[in-house]
Amino acid sequence: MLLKNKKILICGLANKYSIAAGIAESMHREGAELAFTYQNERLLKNLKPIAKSCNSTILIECDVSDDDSINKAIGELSKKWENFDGFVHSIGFAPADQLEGNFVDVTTRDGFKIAHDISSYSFTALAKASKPYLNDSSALLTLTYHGSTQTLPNYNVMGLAKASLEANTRFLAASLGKENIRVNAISAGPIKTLAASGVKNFRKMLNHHSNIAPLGRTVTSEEVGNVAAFLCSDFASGITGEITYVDAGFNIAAMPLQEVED
Ligand code: NAD
Ligand code: 0WE
Repeated sequence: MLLKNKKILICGLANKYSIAAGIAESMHREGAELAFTYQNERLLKNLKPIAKSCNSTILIECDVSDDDSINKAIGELSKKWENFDGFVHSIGFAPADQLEGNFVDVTTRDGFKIAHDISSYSFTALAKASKPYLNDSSALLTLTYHGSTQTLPNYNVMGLAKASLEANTRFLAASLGKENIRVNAISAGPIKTLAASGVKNFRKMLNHHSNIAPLGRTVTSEEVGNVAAFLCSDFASGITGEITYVDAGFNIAAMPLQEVED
């Protein structure tokens, strides 16, 4: 039981395919008490059965593009939990038109602004709002992707936003270290979630990943969840400001030892 007596807020569970759903499952199994935020009413019906299976009754609306919504959500949470032990930020967004085509041609000022606001600033905003309620030994966690450091087709401005999110992780870690609050990120390999379902040629990406990765396959949300549970547990008490890859080794390989069949 890695997370016995830990109260953790999970932000960004849209449906059962969400990485946040794998994280919730692992954290529940490891004894954490969980609360959830959801982006809007429409997503609440998907969240309800998953929250129930985690014995959670704390479901709060929170649109991270809006400071009032964030402050209201954390205020509401503090009525149920006087204090808590961290949160998982599993949120990313860029307008769809930014994620298809040649980077220099499709990227706009507004697309850039939205991608960075929702995908990076919201992590700082949630930390700021939560700080008064966070216990000693709390842990904050976000989800990033390898497009922050290496290019690939169509990821475009999200790559810039993830680079910002990773720097955000380091600056938050430095800023909150004196309160003994740790801040980390998991860089997950590609997983077929709602956020990936609109992406052109995603299946081709998954195949490419399996071909390059030393483990010869993609990763699951459950594998990401297990590392998330570890990073938020006291077993990771010496780790902060770190980007941990959960990608079957893809990022360390320049060329596969052998080709894998499709
Ligand atoms: P998902 O669609 O299940 O989750 C994305 C979440 O972001 C949704 O719950 C959505 O409601 C939330 N969101 C978007 N805008 C929001 C807003 N304004 N306010 C509040 N919530 C908002 O997809 P996912 O793949 O589970 O994505 C979770 C995180 O994992 C993202 O940061 C994503 O970039 C990252 N990630 C995904 C992959 C992948 O291949 N799926 C790989 C690495 C990292
Ligand atoms: O971070 C992500 C998902 C990012 C994402 C996806 C969407 C699709 C729908 C952000 N915003 C939106 N907006 C939408 O309207 N991933 C790591 C998954 C992902 O997305 C890609 C990828 C990969 C991998 C987009 C293009 C290329 C590769």
